[in-house]
Amino acid sequence: MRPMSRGGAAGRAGTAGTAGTGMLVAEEVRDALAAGRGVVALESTIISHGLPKQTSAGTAREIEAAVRSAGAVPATVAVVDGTVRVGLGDDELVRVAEGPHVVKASVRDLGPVAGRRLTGATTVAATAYLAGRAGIGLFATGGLGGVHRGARESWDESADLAALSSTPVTVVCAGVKSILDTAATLERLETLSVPVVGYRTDAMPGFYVRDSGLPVPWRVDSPEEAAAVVRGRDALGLPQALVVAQPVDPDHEMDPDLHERTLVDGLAEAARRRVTGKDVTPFLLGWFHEHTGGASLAANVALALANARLAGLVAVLLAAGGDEG
Ligand code: PSU
Ligand code: MN
Repeated sequence: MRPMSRGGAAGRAGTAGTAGTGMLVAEEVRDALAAGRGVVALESTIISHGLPKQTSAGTAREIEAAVRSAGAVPATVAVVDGTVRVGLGDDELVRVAEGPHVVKASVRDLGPVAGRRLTGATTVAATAYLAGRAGIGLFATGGLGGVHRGARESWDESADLAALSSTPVTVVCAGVKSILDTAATLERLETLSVPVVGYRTDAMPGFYVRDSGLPVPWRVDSPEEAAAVVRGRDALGLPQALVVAQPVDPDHEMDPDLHERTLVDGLAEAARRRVTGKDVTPFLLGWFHEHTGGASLAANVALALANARLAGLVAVLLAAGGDEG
């Protein structure tokens, strides 16, 4: 259904060749795609910049294991020494998670990071783009970027939105990060014709919290229903991404009052320190991890694992339906 080229077929020894696509697809991923098995792409900024370094490599492995537990093959996306990688070996996973010079790479950064042979972790935007290019239709993440609070003054809107408007992948997430202006983000997604489907909910999930207080336009209640929506979208050749928003499970949700207090303080501190541009999101996520006694971290890890598993289940269904590729 997708017009994108596969990752290429040259080379062996654990990784497939770049074959003019500018990227190296891990052999396991390439074989799974060729065999029509379910594959789930995973973003890497969540592990390099969204989680504390001490635990992020372990969490990255757990996220991959969650995809496998659903019967699909994980493909963590990153740039290693200038080469885009779709599917990482364990030492690369550790480097991207814990390494000292890992650039947060959105779409605009891919050229410079590749050209200068740097190592970068890909955002939702960059992962969506690269997954699509590799022929992977599904990807899992924590929370989407979006319109920041105060965007009226700062013009800070994540490049994730632009990428989602032009990349036909399905993104399983826990909504947009609650540090953002969720209402404005939903309006922008509507304008950009990006469908948002609540997974077993009518409320837009708020990342650390289950309910952002805003409705989602559509709802599905099973992986099968989600797969049917993906097929419906694909059959029409729609160029936009599909967002499946699954709320964090109730046991790991942050207390909404603690969440609100932490957010108000974090935003004030970000303004005081004049944090801008691509540093805003990592700063606020780090602030939460430092000031909530582990509650935000527990929520973040739980929702990332749940999203990886759900994406895996949907990927397997789509592969079985023979309507992929
Ligand atoms: N979700 C998380 N942790 C993160 C991010 C998302 O749970 O660190 C990252 C994603 O990579 C997302 C990026 O694409 O933050 C958005 O950054 P910005 O607002 O600068 O576009
Ligand atoms: Mn921004």
